[in-house]
Amino acid sequence: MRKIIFATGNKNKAKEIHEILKDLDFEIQTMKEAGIDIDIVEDGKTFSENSMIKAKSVYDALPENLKGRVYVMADDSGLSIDYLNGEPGIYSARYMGEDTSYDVKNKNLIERLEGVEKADRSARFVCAISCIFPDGTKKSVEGTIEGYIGWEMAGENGFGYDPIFYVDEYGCSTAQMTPEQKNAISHRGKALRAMREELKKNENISS
Ligand code: ITT
Repeated sequence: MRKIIFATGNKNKAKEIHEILKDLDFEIQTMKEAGIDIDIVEDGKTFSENSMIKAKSVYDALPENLKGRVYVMADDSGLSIDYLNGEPGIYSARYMGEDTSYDVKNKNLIERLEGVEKADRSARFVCAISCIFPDGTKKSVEGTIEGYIGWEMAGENGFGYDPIFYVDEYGCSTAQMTPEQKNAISHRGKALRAMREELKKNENISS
C-alpha cells in the first residue's frame, strides 16, 4: 500500500487530515509515527513556502528504507483577519507565544476588534498543502474559507481559532460544526481534496 508521511506535530490537524483523506487507499503516518523527530524552522514568507519547507525537511530526513517509496506531505495554515492587516496570518501558531492558550489568544483578538462593525470583521482561514512525491516531484495547493470574527467564543469542536471564526451560511462558528461539516467546507478540506486528485493522477487511480 502507498504511504503518506505527514510532516505535522499538531494532533488536531492530523485528525482532520485522516478524516478528509480516509477514502484514499493510502496509509497515513505522522512524522513522529514514522520515527522522524526533527525541529523545523518555518522561515518562509507565505503559507505555501512554509508548507514546502516542512515537507522538504521531512523528505530530507527520511530513513533509507523509505526514500523514494513514500509521499511526504505538509500543512501550513492560519487565520487572516482583514481589519488587522492579515494578522495573525503565517504567525497564527506563534501569535502571543506558542505556549499561550487559545482561550487567551482568541479573547485577545476579540478585544482588538472591539467596536468594529460586522462588515469590517471579515477573515479567512488559509491552508497550504505541499507534497513531495516518491520521485521528488513537488506540488503545492491552497484552500481558503471565508468568514468573520464573532463577538464571543462559541463551540467546543475543532481547535485553535475555531471558536471565534464564524461562517455566515451556517450562522455559527467552525467550533460549533460537526467535524464532517467543518471538513466539507474548510480551508484544509479544500486543499487536501485538491492534493488528493494530484496523488490519484500520479498513481493512475481513476475513481
Ligand atoms: P505543524 O507545523 O506541526 O503542522 P502547527 O500547529 O505549528 O503544526 P502551523 O504552523 O500551520 O501549524 O500553524 C497553524 C495555526 O493556525 C494553528 O496552530 C491554529 O492556531 C491555526 N489554524 C490552522 N487551521 C485551523 C483550523 O482549522 N481551525 C482553527 N485554527 C486553525
